[in-house]
Amino acid sequence: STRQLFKSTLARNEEARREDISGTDEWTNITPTIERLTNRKLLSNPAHPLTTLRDIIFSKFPEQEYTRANFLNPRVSVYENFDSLNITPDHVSRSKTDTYYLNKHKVLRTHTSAHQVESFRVYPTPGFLIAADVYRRDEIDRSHYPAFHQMEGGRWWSPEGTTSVKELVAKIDADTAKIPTSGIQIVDDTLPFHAGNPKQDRQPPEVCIAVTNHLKRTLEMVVGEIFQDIGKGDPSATKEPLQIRWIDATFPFTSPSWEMEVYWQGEWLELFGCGVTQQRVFDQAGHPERVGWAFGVGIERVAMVLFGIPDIRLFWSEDPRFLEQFAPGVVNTFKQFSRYPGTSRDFAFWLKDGTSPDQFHDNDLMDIVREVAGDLVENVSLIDKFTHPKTKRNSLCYRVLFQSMERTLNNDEINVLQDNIRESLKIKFAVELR
Ligand code: FA5
Ligand code: MG
Repeated sequence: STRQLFKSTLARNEEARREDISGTDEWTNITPTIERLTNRKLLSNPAHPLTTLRDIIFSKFPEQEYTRANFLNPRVSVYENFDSLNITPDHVSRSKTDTYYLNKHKVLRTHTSAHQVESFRVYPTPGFLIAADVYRRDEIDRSHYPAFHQMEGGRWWSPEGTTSVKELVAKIDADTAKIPTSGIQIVDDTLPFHAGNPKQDRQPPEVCIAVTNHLKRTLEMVVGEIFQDIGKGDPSATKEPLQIRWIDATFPFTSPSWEMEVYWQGEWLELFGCGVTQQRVFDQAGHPERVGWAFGVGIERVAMVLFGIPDIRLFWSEDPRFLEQFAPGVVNTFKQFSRYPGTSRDFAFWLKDGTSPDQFHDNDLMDIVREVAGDLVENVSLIDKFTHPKTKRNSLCYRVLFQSMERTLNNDEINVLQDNIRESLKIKFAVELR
């Protein structure tokens, strides 16, 4: 029964809290570079563009309705990041190649959703907003970095005080009616729910629809206000109404689920992932009777567009030529300071006998390169891969582009980086360099 399920999940929750989560083990893959990033706390600088954008988004939600949470510890349990959200043990995002593990029980959160259950459990308000740094082992390029920021929002209703589904729906609809209308152009070809994006068994269809309406109207209002406000100060901005579109999506912790995209400067920009919260999540939170929604959004991608910041690594820059361009609460266009020339080096090597190329993951090299060269790496790409016809040994070749945003790198300096990367490759992966 629901009661029993609720009891056993609570027990599991407690167990996860008590687990010994200190120390390292065979799962540990966090690197010193990433460790350092966890201490940067960019959102504590009031002039940082990410902080400005966070505050703009926060300001669109009524304060008495949504509790704000900042500076939550990025070290969370595997339970919080995955299990509590219905993310199954075999899901790819849990693998060591994608996630930074402190040890078997603890990870650096890969998304702010790691705090959903706790937020639905403890806050006195029916809504919450979270802004935080998140970490993923990912490629390195202009729009991907192993650390970035997300915002999460959630909103719930309890059937308490209502005597029928109709009354619960009326309560939700009354809240939806209070949301200011957006005045933007919305393309929504999605259905409230369908076989490919189903409603949950435990929810009557009217409730699913009411929650969906509140969710969509809320996010439309937020996007409309943010992008229209920002367009106002810019005389070159187009006077066309802002366009957004809704698309079906899938997340293990919401159903049905959607993504919202906005048309901005000639491109569709993915903004929110969102959906009707899985009842299982409310079970974990100890409130199985509630219904509600959740959304998540990557802050950098939006900030890059709004502030005209061309490279995601700039957000982490300590260069005054970056930081001094911004003031608290002001959205202004970033002025690029001069770009310095880059240099690329190739790394070709034979994998250990009996190792297939799939056992060496791109992210393994990314972490080595990042450890040695930090933000001097602009890009890493696999350029060649082959199997020797006779020996059957596998060879890989990667090209690394070094570039500083602050100065011209000299050859001696790059040679040292190159040697250190080669050395590290030999030690960590027993490869034979070519
Ligand atoms: C999530 O992380 C879900 N937790 C969102 C969610 C929350 C859905 C609540 C439903 C309910 P996703 O993996 O798509 O979803 O990431 C969300 C956003 O993070 C993306 O749209 C993108 O803007 C940003 N993002 C992902 N990877 C990177 C990266 N390496 N660098 C910068 N931004 C990234
Ligand atoms: Mg996505």
